[in-house]
Amino acid sequence: MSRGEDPVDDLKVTAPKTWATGAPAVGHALQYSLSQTSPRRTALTLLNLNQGKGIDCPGCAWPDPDPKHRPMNEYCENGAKHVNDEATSRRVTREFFQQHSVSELDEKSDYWLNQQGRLTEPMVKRSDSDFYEPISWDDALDLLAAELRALNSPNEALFYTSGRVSNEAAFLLQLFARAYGTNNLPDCSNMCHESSGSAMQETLGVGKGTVSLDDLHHCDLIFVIGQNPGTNHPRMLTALERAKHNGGEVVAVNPLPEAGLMRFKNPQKVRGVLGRGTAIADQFLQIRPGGDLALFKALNLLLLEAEDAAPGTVLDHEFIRTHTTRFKEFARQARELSWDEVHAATGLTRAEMEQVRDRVLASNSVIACWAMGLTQQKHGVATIREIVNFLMLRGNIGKPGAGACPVRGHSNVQGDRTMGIWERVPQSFLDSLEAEFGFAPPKEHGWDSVDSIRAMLDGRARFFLGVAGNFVRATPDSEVTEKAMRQCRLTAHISTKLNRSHTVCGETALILPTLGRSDRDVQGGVEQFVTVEDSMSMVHASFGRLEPASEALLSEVAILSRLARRTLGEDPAIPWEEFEANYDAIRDRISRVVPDFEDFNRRVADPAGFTLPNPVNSGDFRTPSGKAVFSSNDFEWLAAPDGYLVLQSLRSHDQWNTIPYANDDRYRGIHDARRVVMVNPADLDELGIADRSAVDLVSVWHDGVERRAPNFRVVAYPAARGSAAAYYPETNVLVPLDSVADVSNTPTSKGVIVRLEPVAGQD
Ligand SMILES: Nc1nc2c(c(=O)[nH]1)N[C@H]1C(S)=C(S)[C@@H](COP(=O)(O)OP(=O)(O)OC[C@H]3O[C@@H](n4cnc5c(=O)[nH]c(N)nc54)[C@H](O)[C@@H]3O)O[C@H]1N2
Ligand SMILES: Nc1nc2c(c(=O)[nH]1)N[C@H]1C(S)=C(S)[C@@H](COP(=O)(O)OP(=O)(O)OC[C@H]3O[C@@H](n4cnc5c(=O)[nH]c(N)nc54)[C@H](O)[C@@H]3O)O[C@H]1N2
Ligand code: SF4
Ligand SMILES: [Mo]
Repeated sequence: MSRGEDPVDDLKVTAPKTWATGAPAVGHALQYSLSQTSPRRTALTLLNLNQGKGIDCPGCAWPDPDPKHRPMNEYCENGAKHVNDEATSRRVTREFFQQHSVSELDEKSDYWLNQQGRLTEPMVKRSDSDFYEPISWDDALDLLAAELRALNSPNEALFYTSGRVSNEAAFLLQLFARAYGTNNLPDCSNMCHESSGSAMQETLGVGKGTVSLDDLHHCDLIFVIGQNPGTNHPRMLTALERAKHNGGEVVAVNPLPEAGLMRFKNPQKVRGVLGRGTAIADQFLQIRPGGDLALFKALNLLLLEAEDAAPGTVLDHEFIRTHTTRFKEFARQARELSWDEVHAATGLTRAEMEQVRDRVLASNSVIACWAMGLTQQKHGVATIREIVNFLMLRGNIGKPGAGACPVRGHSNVQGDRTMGIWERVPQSFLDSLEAEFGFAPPKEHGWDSVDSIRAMLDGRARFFLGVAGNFVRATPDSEVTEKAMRQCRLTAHISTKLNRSHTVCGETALILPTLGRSDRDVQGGVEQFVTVEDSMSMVHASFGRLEPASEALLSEVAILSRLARRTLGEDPAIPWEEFEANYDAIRDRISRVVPDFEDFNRRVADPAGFTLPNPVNSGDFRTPSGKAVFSSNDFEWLAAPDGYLVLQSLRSHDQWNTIPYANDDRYRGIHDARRVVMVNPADLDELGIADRSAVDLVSVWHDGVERRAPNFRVVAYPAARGSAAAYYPETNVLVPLDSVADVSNTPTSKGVIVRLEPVAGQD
């Protein structure tokens, strides 16, 4: 499948950048913004981005500094692009859908679909038609409600959420799904940080990060593992720069020498713009994909051996004794390591690891930050557990300047979970819902994203409602997933912009256009705001500032409230109408259902918002034993057979998840093409494949099915030996649905075994 995608022949390659986020970045953001909308709207969005009473950046989940220390332009190039992609002046109208059939739209690229602009009115594709046509809100919601009421069981319905959805809308969605009778609440987390939640819940008793921005600023040694902050969390570089300024060090662990990890030019400082910037990584470990479990097992053994050599000086015995269990079992297994295997798995030398050990021994506080490079691997959960072991050995959990920092993706993905968007939400949450609203929520777990696809495939699920996101492009095994989606009786999406999930749809399909976070949201004459929770558990308000893209748009809250009333009937115990009229009423309920949200409305009135407590930081480990758990993880890594490479699918600098903003990846020096695969020149030599030649990427899997992503261009790139990197979502077709991380069920998007097959007749 390669729909209307970029011709690879346009590819231009320049040297990868060794620094990130300097002056040109600001220029690029403005260029994109002005290509989407007027200078006035651009100015309005940018002046309000991340300010008190302003728009929370719809980009990543990196926290804002305290408002007292926040400069006027506290946003990054990518944040500016994301908000102006939403603020665009382009519109998708009913005439547009008259001109383009669904089949024709399905031939267009993801880029093209997004560039058409904001959706403006509800549309329906009926089962006997190949066109979307206008439908009134009342009729659209009646149609949905009738379908829901006609299902044989509530579990035939799936309610997907993407992490841009506000706390208020997320709370209503899960309330509606559970009152209707199902826990089928798959979300983008299932493809994202699920492995982090699984590993941390089990070992620390909490699924969220344990550090604050202040901890980062004052940390002695920060690990940045499997993460590309220069592109995906640009303002994290400011925090790393500050930590370095305070004397901290950074170790980066990545198969690619990512620009932001190497050097950072802070656009908010004149010195940053003009000078050489700050070197970020003091040590760069160019690891093979999937080698991180081996690395941390090795580091843990080195620490145990250092303790043997100088007893009582290396480990934090007090912490281990008071707060943890299973240390002995862990230590016994840790000593069984084979250095040959470690070397094969990581591609790193023992000397490099000993150097890291010495840095650790010289540091009173250590933070480990990580993202998709770890979570999207088969043994991702075990890897993160091993990192928790690593932190606990020296008491780097729950003390200032130290801790575990899974760096979240979508701006409110963490908040959505807090609000109960989780197919396996704890029983205590369900009990609170029951106490507050007087209905008995279903107890059995629902389906996550991968299981939802399986359920659609075999007819157990027939109804799909997506609240934001782009399910068919975010999920693995594109051909299989598309088939699953097309088998549904009805698919509906509450969306701001057109995407593939509108063109790969069920028999009947609905597009329900909604306000974005930057749009002014007025209910009953009163301006409303919504709230979000960032990666460091800070909750704050976001105010829409722009004139909405069309008069016909409804807010997510309004759509969900109206749908619930139509589906479930009026019920005084769940006052949907009140919720729609005034979001304070939703927050009052959140205060009573969700732990730590007491007095929500009053507390969120503070422009700084408030921080949710992390029990770990007061020595409260909510595991069955009441203690943090040392885990024993079997040695595992990704070995590609001869002639094969381990492919990771990742983001370019110019995309937001499933949506490319341009065919470039500026920091990596790739221009005008996305169907490219980056491979180490020595591997290309061994494989007998020439730089810039045309290849198909073919993945192999136990099921014997050959999955193929045709027509890629090879780019010789300083990637770790034995690895390859290509962009998501073009490569999702290669990830088998059954290739998932143990425990978390997250697709292994960073660990796909592939071969490069030269395209006949081309070189
Ligand atoms: N501009 C922009 N910002 C974004 C997004 C976006 O699409 N565009 N998406 C947002 C979302 S939802 C998320 S989840 C985050 C994602 O943020 P990241 O996790 O930074 O995103 P990826 O591009 O998937 O990059 C993964 C990184 O892991 C490395 N890696 C791959 N395999 C391995 C491995 O086995 N071991 C190690 N140590 N490293 C490995 C890759 O080389 C790459 O640097 O970004 C968020 N921010
Ligand atoms: N191969 C591979 N696959 C991956 C990944 C990978 O690294 N490799 N990463 C995974 C990760 S980490 C994630 S998080 C998922 C992302 O998966 P999703 O969150 O499902 O995808 P997005 O591309 O963020 O969704 C974009 C769409 O959201 C809609 N939208 C944007 N803003 C709003 C809003 O305010 N309200 C509403 N209602 N709609 C809105 C727009 O219509 C837009 O087209 O993809 C996953 N898939
Ligand atoms: S770092 Fe993330 S949240 Fe901050 S401005 Fe950039 S994209 Fe937005
Ligand atoms: Mo994500």
